[in-house]
Amino acid sequence: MTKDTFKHLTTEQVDAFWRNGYLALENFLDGTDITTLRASIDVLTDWINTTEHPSFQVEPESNNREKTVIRKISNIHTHGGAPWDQLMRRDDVLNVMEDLVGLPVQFHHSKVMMKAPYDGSKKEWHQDLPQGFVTQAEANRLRELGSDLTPEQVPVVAIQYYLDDATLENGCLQLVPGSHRHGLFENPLDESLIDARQVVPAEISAGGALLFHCLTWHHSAPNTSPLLRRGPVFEYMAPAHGVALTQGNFDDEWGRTLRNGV
Ligand SMILES: O=C(O)CCC(=O)C(=O)O
Repeated sequence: MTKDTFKHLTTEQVDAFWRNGYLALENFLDGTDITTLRASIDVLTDWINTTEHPSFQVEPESNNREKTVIRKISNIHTHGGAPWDQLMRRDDVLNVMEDLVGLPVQFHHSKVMMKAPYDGSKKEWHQDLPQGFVTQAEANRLRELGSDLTPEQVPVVAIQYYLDDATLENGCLQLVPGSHRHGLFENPLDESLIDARQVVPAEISAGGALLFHCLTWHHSAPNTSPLLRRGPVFEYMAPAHGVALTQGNFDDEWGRTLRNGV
């Protein structure tokens, strides 16, 4: 499916997303998108080498003595300018989100997760919801609900785009199918919860995308390869049911309606 032909998810894809808590889409971005977004990240990383900003996170244990190695750029929709603003609002992206969360589709936040060759560090097993999506008090209340907290109550969905082939070696995302139906846990997740036999690596070629729910258990391993892995993430939401989502530290685009119900 290319940008031109991609319209909406099929019923089977929507069902698979709600059953597994994630869904891979091959060929979501085309070659021009990839080139444009990569070039924008190159400009930003050059700039970040000479700038300190709370949105830029460096690799804590980098072996590189020549330049700053970037791990994460928060709020790429703001720092990256036009190509990222356009990506945030693209019709095919909003179609997918409408298919999954319904209307109105609202913006949640964005970032780029980078895994530098040999340097990119792991991301612990976690769920996105406790990462400032709700207050601590609300998280405590939701944890008490156990698996009575259903994913449908919190329609917050991430889409991670792959600007490079994502493989086990360069630290692709790994997920546990169905884990979004177990309720809310403390981050990082206790590794004893993870049954290695159930873990699915999302090895996705450049141009593909991965959709995942904010309760789905996921992590990524260190990059042990010579190949860079750039994975911008945009999250979207629709109004939650019985769960109080909060803006917290997210910027002013949080909650902006990008597609309305009428
Ligand atoms: O890209 C990665 O390595 C981790 C991304 C992630 O875990 C997230 O966006 O929640």
